[in-house]
Amino acid sequence: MNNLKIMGEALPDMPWEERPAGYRHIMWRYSANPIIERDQLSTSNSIFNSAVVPFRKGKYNYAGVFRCDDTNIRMRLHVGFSVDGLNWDIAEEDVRFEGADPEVGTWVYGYDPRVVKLGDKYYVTWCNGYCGEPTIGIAWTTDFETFHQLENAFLPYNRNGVLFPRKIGDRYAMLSRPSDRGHTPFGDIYYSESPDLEFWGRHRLVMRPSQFEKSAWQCTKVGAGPVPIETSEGWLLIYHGVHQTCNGFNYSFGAALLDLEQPWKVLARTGAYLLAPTETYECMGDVPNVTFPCATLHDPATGRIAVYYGCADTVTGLAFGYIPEIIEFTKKTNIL
Ligand code: BMA
Repeated sequence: MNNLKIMGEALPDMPWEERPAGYRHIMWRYSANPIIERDQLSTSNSIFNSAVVPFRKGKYNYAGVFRCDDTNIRMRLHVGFSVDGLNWDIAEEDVRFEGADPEVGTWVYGYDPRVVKLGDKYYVTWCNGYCGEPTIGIAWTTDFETFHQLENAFLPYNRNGVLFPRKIGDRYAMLSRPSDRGHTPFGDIYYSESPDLEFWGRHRLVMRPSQFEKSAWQCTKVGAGPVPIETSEGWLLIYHGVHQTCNGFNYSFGAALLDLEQPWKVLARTGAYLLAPTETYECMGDVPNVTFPCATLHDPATGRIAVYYGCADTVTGLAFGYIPEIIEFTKKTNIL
């Protein structure tokens, strides 16, 4: 794909390790995984399903919002900073959001954050407890110190709200996965638009689970993962897919290409997974057999991508790949 164009900020020093010699898969794991252990904070039971972005501040080059469940097993969000994207200084105190109508701003719980740079602000979306039910919270920051909370995007029940990194047709755009109050035995990805990040509508279906016979790892539910990456071949969306085994849900991830101006139109979608739980730290933990991607860093010039993913709802791992190879693989194993 000689003419492939990848959008985004240059990140020549992003975390990176070459594919191990002879390794045949499209994505490979960082050799020192997991990069964040479960008990890195004095109060943490687990740190996983977390989001990072390039952000310069003092000695730091990256910032992130981390899902830290504490030892009461309360789901909390904490800010972290990193020099190299691998070693993270995560605040002991959890994030306090400011400015929302107390009706939605009263903290209940928060988990599975995503972070996107849109204009000169960084927006956090997360699964936000509203009256005890899951929906999508939104807040913005410019310094990763003060976070200004907006209205929840949707009615409960919803999870996996992921903003696009630019407006599409003059409107903000978000993917989400309507759900239920529990461990949701279904999951489709929807697209919604907003003129102001407060009122959301024009909802469109993007993707349903696959047919079992075609691609079983994603036949129970699918949900958007990291912020989509704009390329000349379409938006590259890494998404999680779930199937049910006799031991419960199993979470793997794959990729899809979405139309640039009408992202609810899927151009191609991987039949084979990019990464599935196979390592001990992905298969053993609070929830076994989960690889759950929430963020990427990428460098447009080299095509390198690093995927941050939660492992077994316990620790955080990193996997690497090349965007041109992932796009080629998506087309080659396309199930549409
Ligand atoms: C989903 C979310 C994720 C979690 C996954 C596997 O419904 O709760 O936070 O990683 O289940 O337990």
